[in-house]
Amino acid sequence: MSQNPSHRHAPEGDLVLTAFEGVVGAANLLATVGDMARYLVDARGRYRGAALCVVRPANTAEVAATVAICARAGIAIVPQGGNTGMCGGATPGAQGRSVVISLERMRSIREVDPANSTITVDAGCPLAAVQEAASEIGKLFPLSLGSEGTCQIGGNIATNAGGTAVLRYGPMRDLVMGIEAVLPDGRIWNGLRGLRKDNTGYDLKHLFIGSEGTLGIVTGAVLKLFSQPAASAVALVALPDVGAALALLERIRCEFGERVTTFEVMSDSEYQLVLALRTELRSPLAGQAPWYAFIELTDAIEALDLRTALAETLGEVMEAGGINDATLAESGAQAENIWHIRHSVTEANLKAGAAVSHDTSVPVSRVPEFVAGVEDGIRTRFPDAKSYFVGHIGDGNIHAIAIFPREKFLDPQRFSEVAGEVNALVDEVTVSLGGSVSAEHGIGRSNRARLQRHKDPIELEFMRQIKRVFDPAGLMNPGILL
Ligand code: FAD
Ligand code: 2HG
Ligand code: ZN
Repeated sequence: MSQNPSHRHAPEGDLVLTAFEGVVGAANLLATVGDMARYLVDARGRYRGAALCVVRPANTAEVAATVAICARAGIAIVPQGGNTGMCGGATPGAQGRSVVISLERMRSIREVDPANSTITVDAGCPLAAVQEAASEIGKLFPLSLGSEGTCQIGGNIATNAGGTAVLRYGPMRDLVMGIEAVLPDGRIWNGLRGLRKDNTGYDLKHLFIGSEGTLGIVTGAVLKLFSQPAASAVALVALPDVGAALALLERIRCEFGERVTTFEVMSDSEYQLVLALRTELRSPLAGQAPWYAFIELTDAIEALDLRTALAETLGEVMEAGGINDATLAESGAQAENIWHIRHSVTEANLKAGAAVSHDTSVPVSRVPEFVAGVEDGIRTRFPDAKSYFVGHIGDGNIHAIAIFPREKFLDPQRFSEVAGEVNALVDEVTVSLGGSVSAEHGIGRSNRARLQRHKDPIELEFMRQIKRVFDPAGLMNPGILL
């Protein structure tokens, strides 16, 4: 067992480490500062924590044995997937008394059932591996995020992840049919049912979806598969304003119905930031515009030439003055370039300065008011910052990002105070439009105070009661969500 050189554990701590080693073996028990480092900081480097150790179980039985040791010793547990979360939910607190349980070794595809259109996987499977396994049998697992190479199915379930295909297929909640989870006392709940109909009372899996590691550890899942599209069309559209995106969405929906898989928007500020920071990407449009829409239509059969039909519609809208310009991808490589631009925002924002990001949803029809309210507020109340917007307008989910020059906030305490003030401004606009302060990223560590402020007190009371039912000792991911 490797010991932390800068920190001697109490004798009872040593006993616990020995017990973990007995479950996962010395190679999968990490206890030195160096070995643990990458598990103790979040994807954007905003949260740093400490832990007694990191345990890397290989299967559900090892997760259960590890959790049972924690339960007996009263040690807190932080479940960790791909560690790409946006809210610090997979980073332990600073006290160093918890154990991080990483699912990264649990990557098996357990079963593919083409006739049932389901796939059963370990929770540590990266999302991209599940997409690939589905595609190998001619099916589609539609969840799609910029982090899909790294994030895991367990993390997608725990955060109820969204992404770019929610418009057509829904968020993770709509894609999960069954769950296996290790409960905080070490018991294994086997809810791996691949049933489209199961009307036998409360549906526990829905409590685990979006629970952010606070009720137990998801170790396996049965996921829904769909038909692979046989035809698709990808377009990038230049727009005069964000309202034009809504009008275009409405028109395209009327004409293409269910085939509208993705409809995303980006402000020009964000678009230029991405192009400046990722110089290998090229804008496929001739000039600049205030806003852009990223559109994908797909169809399971090739009955309609989607590309030609979309080009015709965009041509008509352009003639009527509804859009400035548009380009359709003519090859897979061109489509990929368009999606690369869309998926590079997080990296670009991180490099651009001290960024305060938001994950707001409002009724789709009110997105323009949200953008105007936030833009105005940032301009007048935070003149040092510039505002950027990107998001899933088809779901009413817009990420508003205020970026300050990094040199203004060398002191992290000062940055967190100002970030709180920017959050308050964005929340004020959000609440006035009947929106939510977290659409798809979750609450984690960053948004707890905002949840307390904005969630209905009755819902909060029931959430606390549910937490106590599953986890009376409060050992699962303390300090997260509630
Ligand atoms: P982690 O970050 O490891 O954990 C997230 C939370 O889930 C933590 O609270 C953790 O304790 C809990 N958890 C993890 N695994 C388990 C488990 N097995 N059982 C119980 N609890 C668990 N999110 C979106 O919704 N839409 C996007 O479009 C999107 N784009 C992104 C783009 C980039 C470039 C990046 C870096 C992130 C993006 N995200 C997006 C955020 C993130 O990828 C998702 O929240 C993802 O679902 C997190 O999965 P993960 O495996 O990395 O979870
Ligand atoms: C996206 O939509 C992600 O690209 C991340 O949800 C947004 O980095 C962000 O603020
Ligand atoms: Zn998003």
